[in-house]
Amino acid sequence: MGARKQTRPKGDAAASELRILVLHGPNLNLLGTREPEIYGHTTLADIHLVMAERARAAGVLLESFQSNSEGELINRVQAAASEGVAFIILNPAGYTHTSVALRDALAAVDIPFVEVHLSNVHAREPFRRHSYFSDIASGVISGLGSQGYELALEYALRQLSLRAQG
Ligand code: CA2
Repeated sequence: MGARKQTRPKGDAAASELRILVLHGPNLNLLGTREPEIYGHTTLADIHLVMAERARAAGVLLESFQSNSEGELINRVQAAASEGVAFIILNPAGYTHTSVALRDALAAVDIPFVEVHLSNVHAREPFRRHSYFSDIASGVISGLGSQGYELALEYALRQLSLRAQG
């Protein structure tokens, strides 16, 4: 996804505009091109388009970012805090099962997030059952393919509108 994709709602983005960040971890740039029996045929660009359109309709700015580097993902999470990102949708991919450092970044910024996995991690190898993120996530969606991202976005939009209503 050329690392970063941003889709603005129609018209100029106000400084106070609500922002949602979608973060994809390592190897997810291969989505739709390899192992379709596990991860499906949908590409990351397809997922971004559907989500961006839904967010735009709700008047929310949605950015997607993919990296194969742990440090870049951590830097993106830290930047999200200074940019006022209101919600994160995160598929940490392989870092789900290994990265204390990315977990620490999410805990530090205190931005609510939903953890998403395309595959059902509980129906695969035992090492995939442990996540460094699930206990600090608002919720976890696993095994629903690319639809999991859309459902996470619906949840985020509902939470943000509830918050806006006070
Ligand atoms: O199911 C998921 O979304 C995962 O986060 C995907 C990770 C895996 O390590 C997690 O246990 C579960 C792997 C991402 C690799 O993505 C690929 C996509 C297409 C082809 C090859 C790898």
